[in-house]
Amino acid sequence: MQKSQFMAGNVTFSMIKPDAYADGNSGAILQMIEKAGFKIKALKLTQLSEQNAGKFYEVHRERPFYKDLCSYMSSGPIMALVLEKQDAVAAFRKLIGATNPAQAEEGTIRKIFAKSIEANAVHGSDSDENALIEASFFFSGLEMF
Ligand code: IDP
Ligand code: MG
Repeated sequence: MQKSQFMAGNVTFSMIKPDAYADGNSGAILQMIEKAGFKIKALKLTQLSEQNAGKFYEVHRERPFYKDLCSYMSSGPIMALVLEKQDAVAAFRKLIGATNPAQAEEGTIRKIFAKSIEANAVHGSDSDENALIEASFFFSGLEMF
């Protein structure tokens, strides 16, 4: 697979999580993402099995919230997104705000839409390397990047 743009830091991976999708907030969230200058390069409406949620969040398997997180993330449809912008990973983490919405800055996606530290509306990759791994979890044919 060709990794040039992922490695150059222009691409991140996101999910609109089950709470935000179920509440009908996907459109408003996509609009905030586009208004912030991200280009949607891939988008899929899908649902994780509990087992696949477990694989996606493997890095957290020793954390006390892991089982709940896998159950929540497989509880309903999600939207998987590949997003492009300069310095995408950091720019997107800024747009979504802190993991805990109580600590998220005003105007961030999580501040506006998250219900709790767990049901926090959106996912954003934390590194270029993980952006590629996470995007590959949902999409094949990433040669386009
Ligand atoms: P991030 O999504 O901001 O990168 P991570 O620490 O990677 O945060 O955690 C992954 C996800 O696990 C969070 O987005 C949230 O849904 C859930 N989570 C994180 N910390 C807690 C917690 O303390 N209690 C319950 N769920 C949590
Ligand atoms: Mg994370």
